[in-house]
Amino acid sequence: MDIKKIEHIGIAVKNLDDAIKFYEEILGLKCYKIEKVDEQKVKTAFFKVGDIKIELLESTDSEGPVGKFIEKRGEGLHHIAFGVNNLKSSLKELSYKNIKLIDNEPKKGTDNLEIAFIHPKAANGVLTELCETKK
Ligand code: CMX
Repeated sequence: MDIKKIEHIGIAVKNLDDAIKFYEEILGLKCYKIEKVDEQKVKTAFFKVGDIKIELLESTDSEGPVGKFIEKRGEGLHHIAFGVNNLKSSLKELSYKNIKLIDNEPKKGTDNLEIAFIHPKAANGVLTELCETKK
């Protein structure tokens, strides 16, 4: 597999407005985009720290992945996302190696990305996202 960079770090939050306030007023970062992704049942806010993005995730549905995560574990680090050049072939390679995937095919993500997740149980307890910028 050909990982190019850490694309973003996802943080699950209970309240997006409150979390944005902390990131802007206390950490001094600037939110450059707010986006709702119905497929993932989240509303997100993005910040840039150097080349890496921070994605704050508020659940829009208590039965969605972030809603369930917060219910079980509370707010906190939710996933790490690696940028790859060819998402489809990366997923094929992982399937061939019997790595447990959540998504066998790329899905629509936030911020113009195609995304797919590796199950946390197959990645040392860390929900791991692979992503590629849509062409
Ligand atoms: N990081 C680490 N472990 C996690 C986790 C996370 N984010 N979310 C769940 N888990 C753990 C659970 O705690 C559980 O562990 P235990 O069995 O030890 O209790 C295990 O994974 C399985 O959890 P589950 O409750 O059986 O399954 P869920 O229904 O909660 O689903 C998961 C877990 C990861 C499969 C689901 O959250 C998923 O499909 N995630 C991918 C999609 C996603 O997260 N989208 C939001 C972000 C979108 C974006 O960035 O654009």
